[in-house]
Amino acid sequence: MNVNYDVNEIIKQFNFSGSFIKAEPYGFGHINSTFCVYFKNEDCSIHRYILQRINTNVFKSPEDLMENIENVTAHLKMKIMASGGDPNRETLIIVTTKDGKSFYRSETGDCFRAYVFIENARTYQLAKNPKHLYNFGKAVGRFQQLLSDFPVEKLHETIPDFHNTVKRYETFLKSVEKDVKGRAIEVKDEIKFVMDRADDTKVLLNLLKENKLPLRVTHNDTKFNNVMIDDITGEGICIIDLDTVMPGLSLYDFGDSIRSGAATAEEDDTDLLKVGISLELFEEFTRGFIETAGKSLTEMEIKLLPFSAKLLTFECGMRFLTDYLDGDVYFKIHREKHNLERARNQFKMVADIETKFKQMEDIVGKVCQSYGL
Ligand code: ADP
Ligand code: GN1
Ligand code: MG
Repeated sequence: MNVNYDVNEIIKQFNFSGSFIKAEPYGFGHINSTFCVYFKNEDCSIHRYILQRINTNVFKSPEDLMENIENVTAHLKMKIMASGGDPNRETLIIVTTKDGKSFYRSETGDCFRAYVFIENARTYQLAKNPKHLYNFGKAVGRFQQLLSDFPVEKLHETIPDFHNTVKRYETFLKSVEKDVKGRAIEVKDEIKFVMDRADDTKVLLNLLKENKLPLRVTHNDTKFNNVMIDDITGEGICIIDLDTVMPGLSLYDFGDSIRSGAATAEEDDTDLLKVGISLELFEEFTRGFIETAGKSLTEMEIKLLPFSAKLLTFECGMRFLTDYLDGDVYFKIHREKHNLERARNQFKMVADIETKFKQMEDIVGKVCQSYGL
């Protein structure tokens, strides 16, 4: 664990049961710092928790963030129980602090929260088989269904304008202009790639303004490694990483799922020949998603599913490139130029989506027809 804080002291603040054994860095998230914490029971068996240091550079108000998560998980728990599911595995369970709070703020100002570890399930960086994508699609559609009656006025906007692609584009242009690290010269082609697609950034927001797309409660970060896949059944049992649950478009969740789940290579693979969209995985996800959410989608939403995959991949690439220009201040990086490599990868995927766009539209049509939509 990071040297700024003492893990033993932090662990003492939570209502963990058993005796502490060890804490190890865990997972591949780009934002928070995640640790797996091991505890021993009296009978010597071991159980685990997830401990996270909340990135307060990204989430400015941990109070609001955790209030959202408390409310969202309580709602999910109620709905899961009503449908005969297992709330202990199908949604996150917050472990409170000794003084009954949902997070702990240390003397150094670092904020931590803890969850019960969901056992016998795991996350993947890339799908291992097409069924993963079908199950992922079902899980994302179900998540939206479960939250469709969540009282939206209770939600704080944890990151304002998170998927506002017009604002993201303006921010990108400012970063190009400021060029604080003198990197713009090196990424001229990538800058042009973004500028050539500036019009795409307006499409969904204009339709939203014209009331042609409904605002819903959405996850907004449906990366494939934010779904826990059951080790035995292969089902997407739990959508995790609830930090960005906010009002949004259903298309944001569909698009980001395709970006991350239907990709033929990991998001930072530098072998661009390998990077693209798998139409087979796209179809599988679409099938699962339509199966669980299809009936509540509007015609306009369905029509825009392929476009959302392109837009969300583009948005992510643009964010990586912006961060590279800004000097890598937002996403965690593990090597020099990591953000640039990620941006190039995402743009290759955008280009691949563009060439396969008609096939993607045909797949959506075929899947919808098979569900009578
Ligand atoms: P980040 O916001 O940094 O992406 P996540 O909340 O997604 O952090 O957690 C990072 C990783 O930790 C996940 O991809 C998953 O593998 C693991 N993880 C998170 N919460 C749990 C949990 N409750 N049970 C088991 N594993 C978890
Ligand atoms: C971040 O936290 P993580 O790793 O699940 C980011 C997403 C990006 C994603 C790209 C709060 O997700 O928006 O799409 O990286 N989360 C935040 O991999 O910015
Ligand atoms: Mg995550």
